[in-house]
Amino acid sequence: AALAFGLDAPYDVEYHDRIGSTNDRARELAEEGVDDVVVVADEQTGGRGRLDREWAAPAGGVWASPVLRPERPPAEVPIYTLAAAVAVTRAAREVGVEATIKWPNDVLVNDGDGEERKLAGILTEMEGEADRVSWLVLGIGVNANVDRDALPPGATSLRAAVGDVDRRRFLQGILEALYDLTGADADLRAVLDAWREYASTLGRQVRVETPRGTVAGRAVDVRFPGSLVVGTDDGERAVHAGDCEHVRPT
Ligand code: BT5
Repeated sequence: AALAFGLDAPYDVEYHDRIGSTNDRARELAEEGVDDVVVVADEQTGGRGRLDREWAAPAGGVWASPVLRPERPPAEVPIYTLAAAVAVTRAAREVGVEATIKWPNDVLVNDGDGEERKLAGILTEMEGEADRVSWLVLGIGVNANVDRDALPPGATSLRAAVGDVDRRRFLQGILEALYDLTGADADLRAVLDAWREYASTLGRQVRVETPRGTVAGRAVDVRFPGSLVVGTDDGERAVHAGDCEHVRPT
């Protein structure tokens, strides 16, 4: 399968023309103890977003789920999600798409009409003990060679922005960047610098829906392992998880 996909990357490739969800398959492989593998599909029939949301994954996208086994505590997993968003953004910029990151991990593109649309998302899943991750799956979904009509409102694609890309090269760029950022020799804190460089959230007014309520204010920074620091009327708050909305000045 790796040969069929022709990808020269720091992972073995298991390629599917069509699959339910690459994350489900990657989790299966992870449970079986398979290492250094990335599950890739042309099309997903049951793509998943966060919090049981649906992810549209028509043929022509880059739907990929690498399995990682970082020797790190589960508490640091958010930094891997940020790294995946950085890797996608870097690959997008290499093909001329000025993508930015909305905290924590939405990759957005300003389509030229002032609207920020979603180009890619990351779904991170893991299993681990208190002090050590046993496996980590970084589900990466990029709307690559896909018509915008095949996507939900608010989404865009590389095709819409710059035309079709070589998906193998694009995915290879993502995987290499991911490996640079998170491989055994990497300094995970450096991910934050790269993330800050690409972020569109910092300096903006945001509303973050967290499991413990809404936090509104100005996003001032991102902090290891991935929390967003928001300046609110009651002082700075570090938000660990949630859905972030960029609020337009009124
Ligand atoms: C995400 O969720 O952004 C994570 C998406 C991860 C997809 C990859 S593809 C490979 C791997 N296998 C999987 O099954 N999943 C991963 P979230 O932040 O919850 O955003 C989901 C929301 O984005 C949906 O509720 C829609 O509003 C919107 N959406 C759905 N499909 C989209 C698409 N293709 N492009 C942009 N937005 C989309």
